[in-house]
Amino acid sequence: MSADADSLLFRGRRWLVLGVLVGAGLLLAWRALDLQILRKDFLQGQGNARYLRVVSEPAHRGMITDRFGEPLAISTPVDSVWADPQQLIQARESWPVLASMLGIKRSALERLLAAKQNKEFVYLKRRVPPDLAAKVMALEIPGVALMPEYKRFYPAGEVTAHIVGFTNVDDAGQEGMELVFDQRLRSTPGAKRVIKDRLGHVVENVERVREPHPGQDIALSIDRRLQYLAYRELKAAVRKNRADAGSAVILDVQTGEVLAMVNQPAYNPNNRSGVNRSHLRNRAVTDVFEPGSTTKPFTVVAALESGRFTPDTLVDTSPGRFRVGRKTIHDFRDYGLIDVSTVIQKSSNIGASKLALSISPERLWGTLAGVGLGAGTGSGFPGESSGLLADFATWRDIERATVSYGYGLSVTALQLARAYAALATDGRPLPVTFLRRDPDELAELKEDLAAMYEPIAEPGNLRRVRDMLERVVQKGGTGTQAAVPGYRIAGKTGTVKKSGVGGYVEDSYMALFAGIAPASNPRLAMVVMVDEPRGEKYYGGAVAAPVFAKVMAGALRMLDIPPDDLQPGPGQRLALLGGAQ
Ligand code: 59J
Repeated sequence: MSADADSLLFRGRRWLVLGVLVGAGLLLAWRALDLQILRKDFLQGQGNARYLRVVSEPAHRGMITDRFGEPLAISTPVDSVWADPQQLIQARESWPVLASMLGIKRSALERLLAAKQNKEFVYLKRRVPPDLAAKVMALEIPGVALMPEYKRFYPAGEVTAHIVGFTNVDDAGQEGMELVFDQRLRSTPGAKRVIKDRLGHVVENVERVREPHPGQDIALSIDRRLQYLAYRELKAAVRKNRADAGSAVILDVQTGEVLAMVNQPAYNPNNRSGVNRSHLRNRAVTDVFEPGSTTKPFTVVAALESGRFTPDTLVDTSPGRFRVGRKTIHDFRDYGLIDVSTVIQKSSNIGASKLALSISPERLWGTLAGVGLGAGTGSGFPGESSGLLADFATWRDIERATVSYGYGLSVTALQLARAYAALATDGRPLPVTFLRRDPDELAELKEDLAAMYEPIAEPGNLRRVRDMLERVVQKGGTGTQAAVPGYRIAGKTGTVKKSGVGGYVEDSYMALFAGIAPASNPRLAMVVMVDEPRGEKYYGGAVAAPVFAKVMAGALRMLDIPPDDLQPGPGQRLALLGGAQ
């Protein structure tokens, strides 16, 4: 190639490069003009319309169920309406319709926005129904958006309210099991990066920053069927007897599980507005009362264990009055010379006192404390009372006597049920639980207890006292209305004068019934307490015993517990012997 041709080619390429460069420069200038000036508004709008945000991703709180997995507390997804105040403040024209749709006052909305004008988030209305949420979003008001949340719903309502409890608006447990197991039930929200549009709506999920973790479910020991039944019957009895309040507890005597626990008055946990605080109380664990005559079986256990009494030992209760120091103890009637069984069957205060005064105070105290009176039940329920059982060292004769028939000590309904469960089994009270108990854990627990505690009595004496308690429900006893056809029932009535300031109040009573079924092979213990019945009838045998009978009859049937009335009981045993001769 010649030098000329070479330079010609070189010059041509220079023009070409120059041309390309100039062209590119012009193109850039045009593009700049286009972006910066000609299409500025459109593009700026687009840029503002989409932005990247990290938002929280809620997870649901664990479910609370009954022992069969039936839901008692459940979290359902709902939406809360919130706003970015800085945007909503600009859209003043949409305030009236927004306020009216959400059911808030226009002035309240204005005040809210004014107060939060420098913030980027404010709740307008939490947990709205889905159709309302959709209507609000259809308004397309700038800065107004939805946030997914969960609302707690209690399917059994007031029937399980006192046990389950409730959460506050931030999903934190406030009462009952919701409070006790808050840590387990609680969820941990996740977080995700999203793209939102100008209205604050998520238009694209970009990535998950943190996994959401739902709370754990919890299965209670409660049997929803028994709970409903107990609730219905207690409520009816409190109303019928024009009483102030009431409680009922059913325990599985073999496991210590609470199968049912109900109180009156109750409340609806799904709508707590305007509820009287006193209705929130789970009285069966928080309130104490003097157990009166329902204590007598334990006095008799102590008496039999002393070796100085048998069920047939005679006790003189005449003339129906008995002086101890400067006080006089009364019976309902003069029962005369009666055996120990009849002390229970007729509920003689004098009989119980005489038994107590002939055994050591330490033995009586040991038996009462031994079945768990004066101590917590181990239920872990918030605000549980441990009752009161004074040390026997402080007892004078009058206290030894009154404690023997249930005055001068105080118990909760749950404690009393647990004591009867101990009487129904091996004389060693199990810790009570509101959770479904695992059989292996139960076996281990029983082993530990057997290693730690002596039973309060030998099995024979426990059976003898249960036999006496069967007579309470039979003809001639104070608790005939507690009878359940087909089953042998062991139980005790109590009619307790309530103590006020300065002593026991006339015409102010508590009606009690505590019992065990089936007596031949006990499975359930139940306590019914009706506080201040104001009707014609106020005796435990007339007010509490019928509730026991109705609920126990249903419970035994629902649990498929076979009838045992064909097994010879204490009433029939003599008759059978007589028939054979
Ligand atoms: C009673 C008491 C009060 C406290 C007495 C009930 C005493 C007592 C001082 C009179 C009603 C009444 C420490 S009675 O539960 O004996 O269940 O069906 O409140 O005795 O000394 O107008 N129960 N009840 N006593 N106090 N102090 C009987 C008995 C009981 C029955 C009926 C009638 C009392 C058979 C109770 C029942 O077993």
